[in-house]
Amino acid sequence: MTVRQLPLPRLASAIALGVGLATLGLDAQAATEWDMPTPYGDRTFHTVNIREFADDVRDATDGELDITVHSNGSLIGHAEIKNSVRRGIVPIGELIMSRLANENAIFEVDSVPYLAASYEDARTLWEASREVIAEELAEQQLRLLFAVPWPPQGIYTNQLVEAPEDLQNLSMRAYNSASERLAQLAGAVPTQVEVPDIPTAFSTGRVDAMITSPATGADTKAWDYLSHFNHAQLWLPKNMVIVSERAFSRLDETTRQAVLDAAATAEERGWEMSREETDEALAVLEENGITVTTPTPELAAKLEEIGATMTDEWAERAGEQGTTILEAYRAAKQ
Ligand code: PCA
Repeated sequence: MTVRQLPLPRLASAIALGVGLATLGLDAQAATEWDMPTPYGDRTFHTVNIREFADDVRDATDGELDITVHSNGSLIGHAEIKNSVRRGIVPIGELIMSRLANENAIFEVDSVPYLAASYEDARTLWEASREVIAEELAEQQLRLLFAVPWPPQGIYTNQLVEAPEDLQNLSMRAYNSASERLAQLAGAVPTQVEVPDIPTAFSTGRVDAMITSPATGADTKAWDYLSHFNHAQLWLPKNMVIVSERAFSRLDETTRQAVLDAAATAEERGWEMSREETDEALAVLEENGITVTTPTPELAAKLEEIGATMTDEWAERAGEQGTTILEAYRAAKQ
């Protein structure tokens, strides 16, 4: 209904209300409230970092933009977060980038075994891939705000893994297509399980091993179900925060800049938190009785062979955009 169609008494009260708000200086300035779904729990450093990001935005805008973080998939499940932002159901959200590999392999460049398995290389790879990834998201009216890596991925089991054969036939919990493919190539049987469902998956015997970081092992109390962690440092997958371009463009210029500044700060802080988390979480695992090992030469050789296969498979799927990323990455490494 337009103003002209309002019945007279309501038109009068609408005008009175408008005048009242204008007098208070609230007319165009009502604070914007954003709900932000994230997939991981409150203990996770990514969630801690995102809550700080929300605080920074609130502070910098004097409360004009108020972001409420809904962690642990409580508002929207991980699988739906990206599409919910795209459809405008929520303005902003977090997800693991490699979850979008089914749309385009470039989103999974950070989950190729041994392509970039240290923080330094992961950073170089991120710099080499950021633009291509941001452009791909922009085509869907999504703006990439920042991305932060998980600590390096390894393998949790219930027994010491020395030979490649020790991984065969394990029911291995995976979380993206790369972890699934690695499990497959190692002769294990992969099953996708979201982090909030890990404890149940182990207690019901659906899985008996998992690929993840020291951080997620510590957050989910891996010692309740598992005894060994092989710190194989396979890759460092990233979580990213995306915002709908429509919601972003509705903010005024100052608020937009505050969001971008807080995002840049969150990215720096997040990378630092991730590094620190690696050693802290490894210590927590050991304190709780998990035996932490590194691959034997035999296992390392097998994992590297799997990495080479997966690099070829990835390059094939990622096509020209993939070549652009790999060339930029290799040039920057020299
Ligand atoms: N934790 C998340 C993604 C990678 C990680 O370290 C998970 O296990 O699902």
